[in-house]
Amino acid sequence: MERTLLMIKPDAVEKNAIGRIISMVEENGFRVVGLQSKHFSREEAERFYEVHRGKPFFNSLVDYITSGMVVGVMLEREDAVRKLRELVGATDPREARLGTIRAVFGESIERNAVHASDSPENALRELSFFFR
Ligand code: FUP
Repeated sequence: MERTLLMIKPDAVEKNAIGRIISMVEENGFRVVGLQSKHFSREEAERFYEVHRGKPFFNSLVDYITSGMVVGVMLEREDAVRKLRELVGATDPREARLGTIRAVFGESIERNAVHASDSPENALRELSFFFR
């Protein structure tokens, strides 16, 4: 069984959507096997998003992700990485398919409610920010 990370971002936490987002993943065949809230330091946020270092949106992204609490959700199901990316939807909520988490809860390309790992290798790396 494959595992992946769903991270609920500060905009979704602020609008009290944690429960509704977790319901959506549970209703779509995922099992929650770990749950951990945290507040990223700047250094951790820069490491979490290190593939984007140097891009024009990097500093703003780090400001945003360190602006409040986030929730790490460790999820398990068959083909978890790919299935979760489908359920999360496109990076820009305006382009996200109807019914996806970002279409429902995202506000903008930056404040897009959630993050989902994009490969099994990145899932392991990103899970380690929340779970030992
Ligand atoms: P995704 O895999 O859909 O989370 O998207 P990316 O890895 O391409 O981007 C990671 C995060 O960077 C996005 F969730 C939001 C932010 N971002 C911007 O703020 N502006 C952009 O133009 C692209 C990404």
